[in-house]
Amino acid sequence: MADAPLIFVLNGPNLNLLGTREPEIYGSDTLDEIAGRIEDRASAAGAEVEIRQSNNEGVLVDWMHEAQSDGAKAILLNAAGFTHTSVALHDAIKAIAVPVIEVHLSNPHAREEFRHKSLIGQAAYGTVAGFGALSYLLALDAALAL
Ligand code: CA2
Repeated sequence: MADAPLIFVLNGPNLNLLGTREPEIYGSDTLDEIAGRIEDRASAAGAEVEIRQSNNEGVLVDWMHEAQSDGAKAILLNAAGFTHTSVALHDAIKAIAVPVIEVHLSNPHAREEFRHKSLIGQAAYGTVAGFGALSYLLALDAALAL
């Protein structure tokens, strides 16, 4: 659709293995299954989504720049482990005008102390966390409402 708002959904390290281990924390859906649900909801809302996963911090930074140059209206970002460490991703959020919504399957605040600090959340427009795969759909609704 020519005028459909474009939303990037970027996923960080190890999320390609989702559904294989720790289902009690992350659920049993694979990333492909979650992506399918995001695509269905986006298409029902007349939006277009670009869903990607990388284990490489620099690739995620490049994709955030690409989202801006492609005219994306929002980015949903599950930076996974980089959430708690990445100044580069924090800076990338600040460096682009596209609103970034931080997404997590689990609730990092209810877990180990090292997960309580989010360098992404300190720069993001908002955060959706703790609802499993539903976190992505809630974040998509928020992005579409912006
Ligand atoms: O809850 C989330 O979405 C997280 O971003 C997931 C990250 C974690 O480091 C964050 O604190 C919270 C970890 C993703 C690891 O993915 C796995 C995939 C398969 C099996 C186990 C973990």
